[in-house]
Amino acid sequence: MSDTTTNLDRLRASGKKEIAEALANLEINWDTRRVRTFLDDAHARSLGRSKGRIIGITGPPGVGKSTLIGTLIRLYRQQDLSVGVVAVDPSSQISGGSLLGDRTRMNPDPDDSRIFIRSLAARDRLGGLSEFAFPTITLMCALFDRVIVESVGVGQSESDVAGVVDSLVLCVQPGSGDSLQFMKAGLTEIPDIALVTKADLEGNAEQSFYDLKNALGNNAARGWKTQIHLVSTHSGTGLEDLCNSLDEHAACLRQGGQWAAKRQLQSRQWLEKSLGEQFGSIGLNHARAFLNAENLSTPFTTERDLSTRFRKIYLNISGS
Ligand SMILES: Nc1nc2c(ncn2[C@@H]2O[C@H](COP(=O)(O)OP(=O)(O)OP(=O)(O)O)[C@@H](O)[C@H]2O)c(=O)[nH]1
Ligand SMILES: [Mg+2]
Repeated sequence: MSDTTTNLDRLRASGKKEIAEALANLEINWDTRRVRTFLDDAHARSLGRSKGRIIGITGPPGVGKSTLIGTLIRLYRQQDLSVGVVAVDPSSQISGGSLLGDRTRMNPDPDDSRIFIRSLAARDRLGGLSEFAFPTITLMCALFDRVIVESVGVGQSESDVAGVVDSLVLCVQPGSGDSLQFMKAGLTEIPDIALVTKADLEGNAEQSFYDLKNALGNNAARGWKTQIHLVSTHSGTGLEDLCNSLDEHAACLRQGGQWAAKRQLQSRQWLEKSLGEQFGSIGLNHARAFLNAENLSTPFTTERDLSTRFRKIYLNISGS
């Protein structure tokens, strides 16, 4: 067993302070071989854990994402599953973050050591994911049974979030025209589950439900038809349906062997994005020639090795 695997076991058994430090360390010492090897072990560990699942909850500001996550946390804790949350915060670069608001809405039990909430700055004001989203979520998936990612946006950041989760849940507000905007953005294939939130409110929840039904494609190619539910965290409507759909989607991914393929594709996408941003299309094409099943199983050291090599070739900079 490698040192880092032992460290992972230790971290899993440790407290919130140690986990927060490990996640901060990942960013501070990002370019070191030690951190990359540690993350590759976390990646292997997360693939080997049949319990570990990553769920994305996305939708416009105020639609009820954090409140819903709070409810999911309590439901999962009742099943004795540990829960890590990553809140992607587009305002954090400007205002220092709204995690306080999210945390209040999630209302986690402060004494429960098996709930952990981490805020992550977004790449931009549209809620796109930063380079640290994939490594942060990978590490958390090695530590927690459920990792839930909250991200804001309709039409901009969904595809980013889809690239780091197993199941993506889109939330729309009743009577808001969110589904229309979503359709216009051409993202109807992306969510695995779609919810009309706040179904307890008088008004247009049913209409929004039918709008969504019309908007969403049948993802038959993936062997999964997007499930749509009306939910309310206040009255409890639809929560059981949501949990059932999440379980069914996870089972569907595992049965078809799609789950490992999806995680491998996510590694590839993250690597290509990172190398493409650093070295442009020439670097990206060069990288594509190298990537194979073996080095995609260690995405974090592969990214470091390739960027060191490309820096020497393209930028004439020698690295360690
Ligand atoms: N009536 C009703 N209100 C709800 C429900 N769920 C959430 N809300 C309210 O909606 C408001 C926003 O909820 P949040 O959970 O903070 O929404 P959010 O999508 O996380 O918001 P941002 O993080 O700012 O994007 C709060 O005032 C909640 O109390 C619901 O099921 N019914
Ligand atoms: Mg929120």
